[in-house]
Amino acid sequence: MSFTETLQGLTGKPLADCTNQELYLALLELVRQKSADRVQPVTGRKLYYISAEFLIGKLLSNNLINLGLYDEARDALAAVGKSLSDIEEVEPEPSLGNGGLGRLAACFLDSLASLNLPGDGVGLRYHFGLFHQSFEDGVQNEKPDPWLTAHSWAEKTDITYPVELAGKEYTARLYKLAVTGYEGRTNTLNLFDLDTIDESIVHDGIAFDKTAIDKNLTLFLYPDDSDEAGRRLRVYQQYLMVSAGAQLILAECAARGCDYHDLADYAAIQINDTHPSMVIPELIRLLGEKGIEFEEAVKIVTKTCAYTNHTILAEALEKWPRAYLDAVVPQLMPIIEKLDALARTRTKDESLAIIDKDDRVHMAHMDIHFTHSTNGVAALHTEILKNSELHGFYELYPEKFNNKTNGITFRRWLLECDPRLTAALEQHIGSGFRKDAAELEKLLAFADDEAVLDQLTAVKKANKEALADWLLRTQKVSVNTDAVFDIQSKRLHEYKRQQLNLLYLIHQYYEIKAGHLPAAPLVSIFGAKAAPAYTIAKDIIHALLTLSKVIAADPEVSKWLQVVFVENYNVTAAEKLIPACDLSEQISLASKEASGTGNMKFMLNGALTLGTMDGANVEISQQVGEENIYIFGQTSDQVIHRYAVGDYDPAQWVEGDVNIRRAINFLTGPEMLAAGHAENLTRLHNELIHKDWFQTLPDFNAYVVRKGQALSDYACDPKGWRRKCLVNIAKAGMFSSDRTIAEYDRDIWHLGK
Ligand code: TH1
Repeated sequence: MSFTETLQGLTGKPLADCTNQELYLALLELVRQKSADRVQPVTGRKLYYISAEFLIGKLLSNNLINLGLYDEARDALAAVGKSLSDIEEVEPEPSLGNGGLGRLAACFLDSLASLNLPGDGVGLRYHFGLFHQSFEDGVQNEKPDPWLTAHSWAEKTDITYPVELAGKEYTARLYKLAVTGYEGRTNTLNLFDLDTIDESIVHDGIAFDKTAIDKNLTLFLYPDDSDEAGRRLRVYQQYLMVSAGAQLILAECAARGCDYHDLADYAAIQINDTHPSMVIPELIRLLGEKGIEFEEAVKIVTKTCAYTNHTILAEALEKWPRAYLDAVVPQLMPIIEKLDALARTRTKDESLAIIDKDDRVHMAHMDIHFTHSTNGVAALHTEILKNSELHGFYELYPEKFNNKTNGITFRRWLLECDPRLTAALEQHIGSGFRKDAAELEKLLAFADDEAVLDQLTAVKKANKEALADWLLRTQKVSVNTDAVFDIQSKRLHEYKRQQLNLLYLIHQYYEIKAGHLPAAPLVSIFGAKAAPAYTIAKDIIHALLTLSKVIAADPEVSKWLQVVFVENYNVTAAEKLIPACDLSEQISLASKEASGTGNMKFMLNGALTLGTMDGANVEISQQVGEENIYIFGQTSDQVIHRYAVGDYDPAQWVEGDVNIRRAINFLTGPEMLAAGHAENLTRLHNELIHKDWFQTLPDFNAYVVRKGQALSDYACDPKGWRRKCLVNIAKAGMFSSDRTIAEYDRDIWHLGK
């Protein structure tokens, strides 16, 4: 049967007569059937990747590619005048993650299935993903972001588990979402939910009644935790996930013949940051119910579980007040107390305890004591964990610490999002890189080949045109595709320093006004959501939106400079932005970005990085060589030292540097106040002058110089620029999540054995 006939069999009528919705549903069903054919029996150890976030993004194209059906589907639709990209627009994006941590989990699932490794995800079936962002009057507005339609990828099962929360029993229901690898096997993303959730209690944007757990528990990914009820809800969510997850793991292992004493021969559990940490005491509790003594259960769990740390930011390292846990999970507290006592027999160092003197429970500490592996997510980050943040733990358990530099799946972040580049690459280096990312290095042979460089430039130009069309259609802005496309897209956070980029843009505004024209026109594109309760982050968005207006209204400046803030940045938007980027902004304060993964996506798509020596930027720089990347700013050692000395005073930098002073004062100058809100702009101004906790000002001048160099290279040395782009693509292979997963498997999981 031809592809068209198969699809027609599912729609029940000629394809030409189908709506996009009908075609979408037929393709979804087809993918479902084909994925089911690739389910394989599990032998030996199987991975359970537990994570509060799986930022999977739209799945149709990804699944078609992985099943080898993409070209056929595209052609069959084209034959009746339809396009796959129109059909894709019907699919809602499941935004079940905040950013990098959730997207990493999704990339890992793709790589596990593609490498034919048995590895499932365990998480929650949030009814609304991360909020939908819009800008109203220059301010971020949050609305619920529904993704669960009548037909969804996640299928309801009959499997349920009882979960006790605050002394009351709830029923967790399992939903299964098929994860099909590229020419690989089909694994499962297991998502838990309650049947009693009531979406109608959401009102006024994303506010809802936080008391009725049975109605609200899985409504949202990370409900606003700025108040006590919100934080409690997060503990409820975490326990629902780990308790149902632990029961699932034990049931599956028992079904395969495990007698629980040898759990570690059947299961490897990866704890994705501290959100799932309660799986440790929960497993010990459940093993206790099966008759296994505490000491033995601790050994089993330690052998089975491993922990990944994704950040050194203090506010993200979860410490729950004991009172919360007493209230929500009283059944776990006696176990956590015993774990704390046991940990105290191993070290006298109070700072390594699980329960501190203020009665707070340190989730990361429990993870490190009672799992067999703690890993960081980039070389620099792991070194910082070992040498400073977790130094005491490293001294106690040196053998547990290891690095696993993050990666991204090239199926989504090259084959799917950049078909033009993929085709160009195939023409010159064959298609081996589809399976083995290291083969991208073959491209180096063409580093001085004018025809190939021309072709890469043409691909980039076409991608910029496509982005321009999309921006016009969805955001109603038009951009000059001859300009440098400079993109900073990631969560809005002060440590990522969108405010540094903001100050640069203001600086350029003044320079252009003074007749000091840049080497090339610049389109500066932002995409970022700010946590609803993160005031300064929202002020930074406001300042950028206001600056965008001020510049657009100034014909002198707008010839050279344009600021575009894309609404509702998500995976779908990222897939449009990344292939069109010339310059990738990775400008976090050194030591603060554990890895970053956007940096890898931009590099793979032929953008050059403007960045600090932070996270995986360090490894990108090692891969491409310093002549193929624009590095600036303080090193992590300098930053850590400045924090240790504690004498950083932004006011001195403002006083001592006219350019810094001029840029900061512009925030509350007449142009900005006329176009924006005094309250937001003044608050940001004060924050920068009096706190600047992420040391924007000391890096300002170096940033201006380096960015100027990049623009001048782009304009004045196009040949050199294009060669650098080629080297970046060629050297991206090490950032494939296939490499990352192979390392986790080799060092930590030993799957299928
Ligand atoms: C991110 C890190 O900030 C980023 O550097 C890294 O590349 C990514 O994880 C994947 O490893 C994190 N996201 C979160 C989200 C929450 C808490 C901690 C982190 S760390 C909610």
